[in-house]
Amino acid sequence: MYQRAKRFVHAPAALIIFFALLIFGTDNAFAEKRYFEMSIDEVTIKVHPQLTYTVFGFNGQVPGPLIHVKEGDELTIKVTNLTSLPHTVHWHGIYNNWQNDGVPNVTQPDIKPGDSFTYTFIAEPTGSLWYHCHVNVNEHVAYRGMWGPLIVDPAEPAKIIVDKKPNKEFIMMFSSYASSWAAKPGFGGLPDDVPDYFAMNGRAFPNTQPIRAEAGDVLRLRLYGAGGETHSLHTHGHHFTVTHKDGFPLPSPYKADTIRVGPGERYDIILEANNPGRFIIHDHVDVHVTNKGKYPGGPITIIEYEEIQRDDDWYAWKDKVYDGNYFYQESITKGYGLFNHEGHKGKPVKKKRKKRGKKKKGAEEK
Ligand SMILES: [Cu+2]
Repeated sequence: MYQRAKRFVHAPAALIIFFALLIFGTDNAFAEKRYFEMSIDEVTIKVHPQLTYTVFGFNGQVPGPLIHVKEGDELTIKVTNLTSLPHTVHWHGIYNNWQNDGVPNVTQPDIKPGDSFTYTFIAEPTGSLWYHCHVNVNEHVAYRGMWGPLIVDPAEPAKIIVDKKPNKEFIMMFSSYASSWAAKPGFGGLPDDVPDYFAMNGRAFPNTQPIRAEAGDVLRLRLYGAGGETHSLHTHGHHFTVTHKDGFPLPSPYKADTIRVGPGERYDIILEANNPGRFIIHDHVDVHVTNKGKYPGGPITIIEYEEIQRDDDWYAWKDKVYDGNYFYQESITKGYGLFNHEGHKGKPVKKKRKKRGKKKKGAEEK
């Protein structure tokens, strides 16, 4: 009797849960399927007025496009190699199955020139993840700009984010260049190299860009050690709160004014814009704020408060042509998807091979 009564009570309860799930959904209702395509292109970028560098850019740019998705999204990403050397893509931080992990001769053959490879994976865990090539990383990742940000938004933001309510986000990826290898793709990344240009989103000061803010803004900066060197970011006039490491929310966020970002690492920091003025943010590894030995250079930006004029004739950036998406701060507000940025694009490299191709084509036509 008792058993039967229990079953009688449970059946409607199960029905209620079933319909509640249908109406309100589960965590999976947050997720979507997304398909993206990326090419890898051989281009030159202007790192600095005196340094043009040949890179293998995802969609022809450094950093590669911003991929912004939601926790649990099912991603399919087709990558086509239009360069003259092999590559792969590793999705750094993703809980991937091994066949999509992008390591040549371990999880797949490398993607040969002209070939494509399609990666499929679920976007988890959340946070500031990234993607990069895994072939000859000492050259392709260190110098040739083969990386980009992959931001996975959590279904439920961390408490510190809910509390601080950042209203502007900036992505900063650090790397360096050895100018001796600038025009020699396929070479470089050796122990005795001398990196002599240091960069934030692929460019060295003065080719970097300011962060424009207003008093009262709460800025979230996502810092990436994209290249082979350790950088030590220091903010003048402001401290910040370190909220995440490698995408994971810290159990105890902490305050600092300098943070060391090693190769592969990511830190999210929140900075409250409460001191109107012009304040430099720079790499505190002193040699990094030079370009070929000349100060100032490297990973330098300036917080320019909108309230403060920028026309002092001695101001280094008084005539700066402003790019308001240099840190993907516009793209990140545009919802989910893959976002290219014109300002990060390089110039296609003209290959001598093409001439041969033309001759051949002409010969066939005859
Ligand atoms: Cu590569």
